[in-house]
Amino acid sequence: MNKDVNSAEEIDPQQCALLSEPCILVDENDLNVGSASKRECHLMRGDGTSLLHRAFSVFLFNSSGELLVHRRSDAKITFPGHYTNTCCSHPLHTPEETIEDDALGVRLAAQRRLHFELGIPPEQATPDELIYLTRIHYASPSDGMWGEHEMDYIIFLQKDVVIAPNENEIQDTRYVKREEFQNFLNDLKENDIPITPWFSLIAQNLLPIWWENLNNINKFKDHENIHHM
Ligand code: DMA
Ligand code: MN
Repeated sequence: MNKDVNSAEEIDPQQCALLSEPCILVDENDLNVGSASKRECHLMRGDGTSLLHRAFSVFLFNSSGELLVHRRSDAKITFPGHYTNTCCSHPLHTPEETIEDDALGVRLAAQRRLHFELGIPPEQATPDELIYLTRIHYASPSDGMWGEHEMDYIIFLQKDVVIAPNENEIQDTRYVKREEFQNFLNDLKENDIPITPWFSLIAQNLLPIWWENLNNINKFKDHENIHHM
């Protein structure tokens, strides 16, 4: 499922370079407790756990309420070729992206990655427009060398944007209608195309109610509680 970083020819050099990005280590209450590289954060330890770090998941909808999803490139080290939500990544351990007031650091990171992964011009997805809903704490260990263990900030945006996907990150994009979402997931399953564990978790639990209430999404803002899943 994930790649073995020791088999050198398999690892994409651009993705490999990104493994040295500094991520933000947090505790179960999302308190910033330090910094560790992307590589360190995603390596499974002998006890079957990995380091808890801060992340975000963007769900972008167009004005018709269709969700933009994408298929990860085959170059990704974790979950290559998996379908997933609009954009996922990590705020970095920098002075800007660790700002916690109104989750500004995470919203800046989301703007940065929407540009990097999907080519969305930064002025089309500004921190002011990005709605931080809530946080999900989940772990997705693996029996291989890589896993996820994240404090995932959920970010919504409904807007028609221009996209120009980065091929090193993304191999396919599509907009999915709410009424067709279940069929979309069933089709992937029938064709043996996997989806990422966090997208699967969110799609089964929280996404349906949020999507139904897209016009009134602010009522689901919860900056107090963390959903431990
Ligand atoms: C990490 O996503 C974030 C979540 C919510 C799983 P990713 O593996 O796509 O990170 P990056 O794009 O930085 O490689
Ligand atoms: Mn992660």
